Amino acid sequence: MRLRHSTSALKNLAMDQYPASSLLVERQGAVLGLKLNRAQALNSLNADLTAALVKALDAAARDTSVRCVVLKGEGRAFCAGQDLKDPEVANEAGKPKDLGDVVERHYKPLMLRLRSMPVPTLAAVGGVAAGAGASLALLCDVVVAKRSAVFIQAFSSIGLVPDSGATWVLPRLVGRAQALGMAMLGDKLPAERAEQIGLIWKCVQDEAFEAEVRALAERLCRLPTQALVKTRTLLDQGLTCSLEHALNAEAQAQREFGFAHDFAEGVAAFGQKRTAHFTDR
Ligand code: T3D
Repeated sequence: MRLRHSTSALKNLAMDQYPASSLLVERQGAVLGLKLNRAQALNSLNADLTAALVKALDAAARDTSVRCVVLKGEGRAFCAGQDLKDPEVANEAGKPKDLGDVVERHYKPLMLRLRSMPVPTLAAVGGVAAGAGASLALLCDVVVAKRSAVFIQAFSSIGLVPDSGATWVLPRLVGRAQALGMAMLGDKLPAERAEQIGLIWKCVQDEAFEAEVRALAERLCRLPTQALVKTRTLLDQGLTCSLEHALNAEAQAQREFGFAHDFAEGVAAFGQKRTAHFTDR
């Protein structure tokens, strides 16, 4: 992992924490950008890269000056999923590898870490997002994609089932019919269609993509971080709990946030007809 745009706010992200250069860490104000940097292999994931991602997300979670994490890819892809040429998974000389072990050691910690970040996460999908690469994007809170980008559930074409959280997130986002169609057929799903069916938040013209990502990330930074993160948790829980449980959880959250600085600031800003300055983290 390599650091770019080093600033004083990056002091918690010391260089020696990051052994590999397959991940670029970029800092712009309160936005932390994590750029997959294996363009020659379409940013496919190997053990080094997944470990670097977990480490960078851990560091960002601890750094209270970070208010939004953006995941993106170098070059023409977001991420092509597992590196199928990596010796850890490649079936060499008729000796199959234990892929369950790979999923448990690399993908499970990464996806759990991502989904439990204490700040909003934004996936900037500038090209193909396939297999675990699609899961990496879809487990972010907000997904914005270039119009030319595609999403592929690339598992069935290599004899596998969707993984890295895809079986959990796909039906939640698009329902069983679309999830099964995508997962079984493994077609390229254009970003525009992905937006139409609710797989992603937004598809934008290629020329407008960078500016849109920057604007969205900065906007997320200005919003009340703790309330956003709790919103993620409540919505995820709401899919499987009773109405009564959801109402109780909402009441508990409002009880907590009602005493917090951000609520006082939000109401004061409303009364004074000014923009709120949220700082809780
Ligand atoms: O542990 C486990 O294995 C279980 C966990 C699995 C999780 C998964 O993610 S399984 C799914 C793995 N991903 C895939 O099956 C996708 C494979 N890639 C593709 O189908 C295509 O490359 C794309 C549709 C993504 C893009 O096609 P295209 O035509 O734009 O590019 P390309 O020519 O196929 O690829 C460009 C280069 O990237 C090429 O290398 P080369 O020939 O120039 O040296 C290609 O081999 C490399 N590349 C693309 N995807 C991967 C990859 N190298 C390694 N692993 C990849 N996944």
